[in-house]
Amino acid sequence: ARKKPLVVVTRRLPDVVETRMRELFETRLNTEDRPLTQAELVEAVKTADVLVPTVTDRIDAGVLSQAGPNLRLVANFGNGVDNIDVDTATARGITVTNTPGVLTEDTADMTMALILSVPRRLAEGIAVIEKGEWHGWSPTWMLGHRISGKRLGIIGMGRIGQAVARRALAFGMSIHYHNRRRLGAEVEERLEATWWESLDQMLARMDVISVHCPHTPGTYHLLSARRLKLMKKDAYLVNTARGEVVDENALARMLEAGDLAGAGLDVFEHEPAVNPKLAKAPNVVLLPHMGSATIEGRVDMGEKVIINIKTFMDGHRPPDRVLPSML
Ligand code: 8YV
Repeated sequence: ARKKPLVVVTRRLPDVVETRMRELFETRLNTEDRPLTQAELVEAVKTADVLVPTVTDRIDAGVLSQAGPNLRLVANFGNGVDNIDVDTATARGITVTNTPGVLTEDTADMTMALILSVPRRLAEGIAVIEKGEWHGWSPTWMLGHRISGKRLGIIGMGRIGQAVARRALAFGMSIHYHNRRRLGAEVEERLEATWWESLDQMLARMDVISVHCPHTPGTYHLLSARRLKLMKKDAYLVNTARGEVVDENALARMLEAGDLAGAGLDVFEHEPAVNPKLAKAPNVVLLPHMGSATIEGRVDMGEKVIINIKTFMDGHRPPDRVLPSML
């Protein structure tokens, strides 16, 4: 029989996933739930046939330059591949895969939760109860803003963006989107979605903006100070994609100054650090990167990783290969 590939996994994964990996591959699993140190990561790429990193591992050109001759596949446990230098990996003949599709619905659910929570002041309401500060109902107290009838502008209309559109449509919002490529007429019709070629123009007209594009060199600070200022003063920003897409300092300043109504953020520029100015800003709901955090989703992600590794090792093109041209 052919020698099993050595698969190095950087983080603890659900038990069922680790068990299946042990059956199929020679594995080196992390026994502690912490990211590998830089030295451990370098050691991993030196020895492994396959590396399974997560969002908390930076597989940059420096790390890849230390890769041993056996390393042929980086099978990311995650959808976003901004933690991996895909150009350098590809140039070195290392295949990169991700786990698209299986976290679409969970991430869209969390996005919808934020779209509802911020305008309806959920966090403030919870805090009132927790602090024992509820002194009785009042017709004018804790008033938020209505979601139905409002305009949702989606930046990045891929799988997750479209899943958010479906939900928001059911909540009575009108759907608008900005994307590099316009969707087909059939999809636009089904989602009742209006395409905006100009991001600037869309920003100026929306009640809620939700970010669903990947973080690439081209989308870094896509929502810059200038663009954030185009948004209406009574608009909300939601980000469950990547923190780097938004200029966090500019956002914090605007929230502080009341130039934006509120923000719901699941991702940050320097995770796990949360910009203290954001943490102090009024009308924010901040979550610690929980968008895809369901047991079912993590197991599905693990299965995707396994299928990608198996297919690759069988000499075929893995289903979720990421090419530089896709980014
Ligand atoms: C995960 C994510 O937390 O897949 C992504 O892009 O942001 C999340 O689902 C993470 O990527 C796991 O590596």
